[in-house]
Amino acid sequence: MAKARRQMEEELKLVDIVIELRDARMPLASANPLLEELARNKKRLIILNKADMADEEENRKWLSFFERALPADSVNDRLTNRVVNEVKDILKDKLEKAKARGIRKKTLRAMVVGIPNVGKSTFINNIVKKKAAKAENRPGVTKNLQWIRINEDVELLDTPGVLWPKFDDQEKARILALLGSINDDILDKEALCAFGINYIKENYPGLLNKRYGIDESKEDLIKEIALNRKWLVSEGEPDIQKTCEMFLKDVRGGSLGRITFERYESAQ
Ligand SMILES: Nc1nc2c(ncn2[C@@H]2O[C@H](COP(=O)(O)OP(=O)(O)OP(=O)(O)O)[C@@H](O)[C@H]2O)c(=O)[nH]1
Ligand SMILES: [Mg+2]
Repeated sequence: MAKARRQMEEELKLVDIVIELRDARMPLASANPLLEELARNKKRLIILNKADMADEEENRKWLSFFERALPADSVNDRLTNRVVNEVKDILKDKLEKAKARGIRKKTLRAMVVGIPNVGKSTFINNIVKKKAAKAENRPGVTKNLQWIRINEDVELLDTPGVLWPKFDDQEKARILALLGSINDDILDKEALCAFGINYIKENYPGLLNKRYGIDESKEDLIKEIALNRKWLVSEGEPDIQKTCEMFLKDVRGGSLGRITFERYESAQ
């Protein structure tokens, strides 16, 4: 942990801007408080990644919440120009200063950071338009830092910085676990499932019915899903564990539809 932190501190010194990936389905829970500390004085661009899996209306609201943020579907969008233009705009003072000092071409340096599985490698591959070199492998990073040229103005550190989310906040931990960003072993799977089902029922009425054909007004919806699928452990006894596992897989894979698990209003 201390080593990773030192390494990131060193890397941060080399860049003009941090591109912080967050998960659009949980724009606050997918942040990392350490970054606030380490990159306090750095310019920052937030990418609300996996925006294609999040609620479009919530996406719009969350984008207005952050000073500088872009939505992204790193699998399907063409992100290069949008990201490069935003980076140049954020750093326009720096570019102007360089110009005033007679530097004709100032190359801006950026690094991508984010919690595990938020899409860092996919995002980097997208904006550099190829498979970035050894995105997972970081041997002796300080000696072997590789820069990938995005275009003539911007280059990117080839290895993304991995930051663990902080889950001292119960609510955030539940959302992170629900979306598979932290190990759900630390939480009761059935409780996690119940939380997810209730959230969807409250905020996206109709989605559970559409996916599972259940009556959403019933008391125990996990049980309803199990009975509907005829998943039983014994005569008349629903297989809750199997049902929960399927539900979690569906939520993580976006099979229920576009859902945002943190409401913009609750952050106001
Ligand atoms: N739908 C959707 N899926 C995405 C998006 N970005 C990444 N993914 C998927 O999310 C998963 C994780 O993506 P990675 O790029 O490996 O994430 P990472 O942050 O590099 O993960 P670690 O290296 O494990 O920390 C993969 O299955 C990607 O295909 C996106 O914008 N939309
Ligand atoms: Mg990766």
